[in-house]
Amino acid sequence: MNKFDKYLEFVREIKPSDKVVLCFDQDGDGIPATVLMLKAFQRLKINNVHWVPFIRNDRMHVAEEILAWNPTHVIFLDVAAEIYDALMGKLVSKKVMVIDHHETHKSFEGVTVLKPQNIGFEESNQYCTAKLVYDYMSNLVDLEDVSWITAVGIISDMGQRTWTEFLRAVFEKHNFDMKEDWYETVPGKIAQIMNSATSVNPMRSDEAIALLLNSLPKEILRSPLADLNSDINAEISKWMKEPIESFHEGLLNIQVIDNPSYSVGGVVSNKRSTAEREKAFIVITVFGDKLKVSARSQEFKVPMNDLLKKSVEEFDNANAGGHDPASGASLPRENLDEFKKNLVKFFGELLQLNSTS
Ligand SMILES: [Mn+2]
Repeated sequence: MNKFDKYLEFVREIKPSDKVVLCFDQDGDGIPATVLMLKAFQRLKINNVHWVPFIRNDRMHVAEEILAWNPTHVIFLDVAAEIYDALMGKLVSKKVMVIDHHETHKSFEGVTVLKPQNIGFEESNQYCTAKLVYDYMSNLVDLEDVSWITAVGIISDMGQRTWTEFLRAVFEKHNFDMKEDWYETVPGKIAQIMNSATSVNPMRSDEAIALLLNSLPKEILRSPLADLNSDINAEISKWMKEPIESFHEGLLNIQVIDNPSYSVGGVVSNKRSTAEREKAFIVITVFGDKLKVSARSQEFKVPMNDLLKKSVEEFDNANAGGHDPASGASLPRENLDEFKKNLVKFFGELLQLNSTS
């Protein structure tokens, strides 16, 4: 008996004549999870397997793409699909499984849900989907020779702390050098490449999957996607060196990025805010006639979602949402100056509110 026993039936029942669709989250964990699943199915001689990228804000389109394959089985990877009733409702005639590590408290009739929380693992965010797929499918087929793909998912989802021993074994097996910075190791660099492929518009997820499926690690490091990654990194360092405007004794910082070659505002605000955790960083990216805003504050004295919501309220065709430490907004370019004034004003109000309450 092991913790995966009651989930093995789902895959064991799939026959070579069946058709499987994998629907995956397009990021550095979802892509390795998908490739591990594809490898496992190849080895199980189940060859009619297709993949469809998940798009959060266009779920009905995703349902159509899945159904267009006329599958018998659908497996969601790194997507909490069980929470989307309309999407699940479209798939009731299919056998559906969700393999994912986003903690939810919902189920959907007839859907098999494999989550860390269901197999007695508390810290869900640490048990990335790539590792979950690897551990699960290793009950059915040997995946040790491709364990490095699992390491890519772990590093991308920042699970190093929990899986240090596993990573050590993977590095030894595949002759990768250990480095102090995991992102500088071979799987860490591949994780960066996967994340670059999925951060551009249009996303290059298909290319990322094909690359991970068919190439050796050293080939991936010399691929066109690796070039894309270095271009993006160059763009990030360029904007990291640009000056920023500071307000409220340096607690509020605003940077405008004017028509960058790649959408790097989110990464820039992340990097700045992890370096100076007590400050807030608002990066406003100009894309033609639109503005895209990334707001970050690690130790949020001022909740970023409240700040952005208040600051865009008066504008047409504007919206804002997210969480206290990380939030986003979009609005028309013509509102840039007013928006910046609002940020300064409402930051002051919220700061005062939170220091007196
Ligand atoms: Mn994940």
